[in-house]
Amino acid sequence: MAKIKKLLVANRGEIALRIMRSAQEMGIKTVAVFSEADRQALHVRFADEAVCIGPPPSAQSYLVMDKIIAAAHETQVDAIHPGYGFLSENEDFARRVKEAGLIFVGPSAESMEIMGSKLGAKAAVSKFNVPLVPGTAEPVTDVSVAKIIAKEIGYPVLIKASAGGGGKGMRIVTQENELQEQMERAISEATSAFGDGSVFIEKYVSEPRHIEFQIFGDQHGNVVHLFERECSIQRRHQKVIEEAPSSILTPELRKKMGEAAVNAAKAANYYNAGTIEFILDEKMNFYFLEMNTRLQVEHPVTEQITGLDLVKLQIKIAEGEKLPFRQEDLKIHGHAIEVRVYAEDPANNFLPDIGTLKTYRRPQGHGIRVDDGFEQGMSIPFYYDPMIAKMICHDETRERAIEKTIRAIHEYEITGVETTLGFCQFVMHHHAFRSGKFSTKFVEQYFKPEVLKSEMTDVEEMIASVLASELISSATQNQPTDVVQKTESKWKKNRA
Ligand code: MV4
Repeated sequence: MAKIKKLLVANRGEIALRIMRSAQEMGIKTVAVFSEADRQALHVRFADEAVCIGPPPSAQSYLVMDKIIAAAHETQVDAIHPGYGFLSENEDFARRVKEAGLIFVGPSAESMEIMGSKLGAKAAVSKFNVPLVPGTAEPVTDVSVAKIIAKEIGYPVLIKASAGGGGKGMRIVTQENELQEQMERAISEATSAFGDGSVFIEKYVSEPRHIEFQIFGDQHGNVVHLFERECSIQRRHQKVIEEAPSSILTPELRKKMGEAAVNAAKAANYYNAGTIEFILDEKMNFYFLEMNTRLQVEHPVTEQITGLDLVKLQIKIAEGEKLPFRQEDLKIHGHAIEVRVYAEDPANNFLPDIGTLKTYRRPQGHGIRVDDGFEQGMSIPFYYDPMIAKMICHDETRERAIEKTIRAIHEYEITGVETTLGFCQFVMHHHAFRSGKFSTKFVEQYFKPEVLKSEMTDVEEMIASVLASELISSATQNQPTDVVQKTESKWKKNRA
């Protein structure tokens, strides 16, 4: 077993800090890398040592393997943690780290390669008893072949890029006469975005829930799951709110999906942290979509409900240790909700609104965790993801976690930039979210920017008025009338 004594974190922002904190607690020295835009950043100040790796654009700094590996040699670390984004899912990077004689805190390059292609992933897991969306197992290039397949599957179908991510190269086709045009578009989009034009066809699941399972494997063949995260509240493939556990899974379905997730990981001889993405249709059928071979942004909700530190676990696994627990030792404790605080304007199509954090005051109290990389007075650099913070609220039940989130958003003070906090408050008060009956279409179905743009000055007041009218109209059909009163009094309480 190779004990890690010094770790380089090939990332920036909140995740670099979060990783270094766990490393420090384990007695591991930390090395930060930073671009010229991040000289004053908190991850740089926190680290024991820091190396500048170039100009602000990530293509000239955080994405340059040579510079990161050179920094690792220069500071004589024995391991590199890639965080999320940047080089975290680049199998060449994992390979090069290993060839440089260093430990990559993550899965093997081989596992990353299998799961890096959606078709490769589907082929691998299909032999391991993991349900897949009906569709093709091979890339399709010929439109006439595609037409035969689509007819067999039944419309609507979805054309997907095998190399894709974030919904790029995805096209919904509702009838045969649209197939040719949409397929050509998907191929050209995939070719320009990924340099790989392979596309395949699946049955389109129209209003799915996005449920992902956290898995962990060691280098001795053991794999467990750490339950699921519900990530359906997203807009344009960007998650905004995540929670654990999902309010819709029964213990039986959780067990079945968890077993499928573990099998999917085993199909790629997977070790370290990974996430198995499923969609769930309205009949509660679940289907494997893809695997993310990294620690995810939303991992804290899993940490809150399991009591585990996933970064420490990643480091121990990378050192060669066995998983310190079996599946039957794991239990869900309460409920956790994460809201992502982006420097974006929800009233203006979520456009980035970078600038200086004139006021920045975090909420406090029992069960509240804020993972961020900023302090009051700092500017959000224009070069990177505009996420300011993740706020995670943990309590005994989902209802209490929602109430805590509402209170904490209310307490959060950010001025100088627009943020997604008001939008998250809207979601917390929305009856569809509160009842647990929502899908990936939530934002499209319920959120109108006008809600935040109106003449009223109090954001919560505006949302309340919209919600109240919605509730009144639905109350006549299926909502008990006291729901309206409860919601209204809650608004008053929050404004007090
Ligand atoms: C789907 C789907 C419906 N049917 N596949 C979006 C990005 C990529 N991870 C896969 N995605 C989807 N694949 C079939 N056959 C709907 C989505 C999808 C989605 C999935 C997860 C989370 C959010 C989403 C938002 C829109 C569409």
